[in-house]
Amino acid sequence: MSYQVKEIQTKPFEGQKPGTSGLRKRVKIFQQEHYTENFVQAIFDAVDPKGKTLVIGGDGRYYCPETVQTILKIGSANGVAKFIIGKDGILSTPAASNIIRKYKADGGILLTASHNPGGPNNDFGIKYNVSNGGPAPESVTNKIYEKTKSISTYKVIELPPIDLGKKGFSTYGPTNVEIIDSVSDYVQLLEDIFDFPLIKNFVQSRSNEFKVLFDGMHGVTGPYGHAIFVDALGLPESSVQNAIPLPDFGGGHPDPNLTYAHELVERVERDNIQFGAASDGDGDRNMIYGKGAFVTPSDSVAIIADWAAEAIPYFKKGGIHGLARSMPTSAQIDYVAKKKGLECHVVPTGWKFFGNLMDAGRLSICGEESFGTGSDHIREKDGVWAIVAWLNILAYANQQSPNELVGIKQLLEKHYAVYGRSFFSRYDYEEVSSEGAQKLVDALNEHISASSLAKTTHTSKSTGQKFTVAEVSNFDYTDPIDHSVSKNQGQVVRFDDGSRVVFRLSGTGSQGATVRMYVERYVPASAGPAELNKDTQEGLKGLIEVALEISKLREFLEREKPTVIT
Ligand code: VG1
Ligand code: CO
Repeated sequence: MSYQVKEIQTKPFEGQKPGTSGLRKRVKIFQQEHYTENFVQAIFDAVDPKGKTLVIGGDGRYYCPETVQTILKIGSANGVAKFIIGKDGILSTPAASNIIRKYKADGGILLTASHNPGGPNNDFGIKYNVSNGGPAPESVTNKIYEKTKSISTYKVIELPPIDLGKKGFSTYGPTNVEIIDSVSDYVQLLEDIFDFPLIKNFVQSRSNEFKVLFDGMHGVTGPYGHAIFVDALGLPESSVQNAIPLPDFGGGHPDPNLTYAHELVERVERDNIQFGAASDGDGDRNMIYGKGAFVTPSDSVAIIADWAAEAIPYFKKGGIHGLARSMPTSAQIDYVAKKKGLECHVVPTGWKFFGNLMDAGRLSICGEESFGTGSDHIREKDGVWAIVAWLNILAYANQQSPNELVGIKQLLEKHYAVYGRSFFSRYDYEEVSSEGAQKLVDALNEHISASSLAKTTHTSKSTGQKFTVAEVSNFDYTDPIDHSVSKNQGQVVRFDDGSRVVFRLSGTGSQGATVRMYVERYVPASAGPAELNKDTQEGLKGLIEVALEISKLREFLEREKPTVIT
């Protein structure tokens, strides 16, 4: 078919700066004339796509199909050699990372706003990933942002849209197009990593006492979950719920935490389910929740790191080369690293900061407190991977102790008895005024420069606990591999007893400002089970009171209570 490259005149839009994980805005903003086109052209202006192979995949949310066609038009006009696209434009974020690596593509464009709600009145997002399969580093996202500020034209080739529902090869103008199955490569990947026969044997032989429930939250992972839990592990259909992806996620908030995944939590409790798990809109987050036992993400990554070399074939074979966490994540994994003599890196928030360490062979397993867990099998966090990792570990632990049922609760208690426990919780204040958030940040910065909080002691009114501030600081990070520096990644108040409170502004919201407060208190193993196995909010009560008081957060944000507690 003949084709013609057209140049369309445009003007820059303000605010096309990628945040923690891509550009996220309301759908209505992306739908403005030239808005999406500008950002896509800016990507191609920043990373020359001539002769390159790029992957396209989205989480199926509203506006994904249209945007795939936009990328085809602009990408072909900019000289992309080949696009590999998930069927119907769908790939979970971890599946897209895998496809980029497996098919040796030069990068990819992911269409997702992750756990943010979808639909015509909610959020959409575009994220660029590089050839290692991971999110573009700040050097690239800054370049894209610079291009959005000076853009004056974009190029298109106008041809009839490609049928995204038909697998196989075709062309769009000068560009080759391959539409692939969205699920099969990913299932293959997990089967190569985990001990599927062991898991299958365990879940089937103990099916009366160990029920499994996976909740796709109407996000992208439904078909992946079905293929793994029902088809590969032979669990009943009733062990997956909300497994049909919907463009508006059924009107819900596809974020797997105790607030938004309440449907899972309720069914787990009602039906006596030993193992429940959920994943977010684009499939990179996970929550592990069994009857009466919630696993904080900080504990989850520590426990996976603790058992992996013994229980999971991928690590048994390849070994573990270092661990890592994002700065606000609790130090639970540090204790595991210390005992095992492994490096443990602390990076800023956002998965992009793990990539260099993985590529350098210095990082195998890592996590973020925000329900993100993963490993160097790909370069994104991976919700279904984490869920199957837990099943693999439980199957192995039960093989070791055949006379008792080792469930999530038992595994947690065993872990705390060895390592002690870092109680951890995050308070989110969503869509507060930007001025209030700035005042909070400014006040903390003043404390940092004047050292005015150091050595002051604060008493909790309800528990009587005393906390003395050791230091207040800003977290800056220098990447150990490429030495790039990222400044102001959160303000940290450290106390004498090792407790800590972190304040950070979210970089993924699409409206106003979101303030996150992260609270952590360590209790050593010697404290005994009564202290170690307390409820999280109970264990942190005094510290939270003190944190709110010294930061004056409630006054600055004019909010009595957080929007979400995790
Ligand atoms: C949040 C989380 C962060 C995570 C990011 C993307 O960022 O805190 O840990 O990497 O979301 O997750 P922020 O800047 O809002 O705190 V996902 O599942 O939205 O790609
Ligand atoms: Co996500």
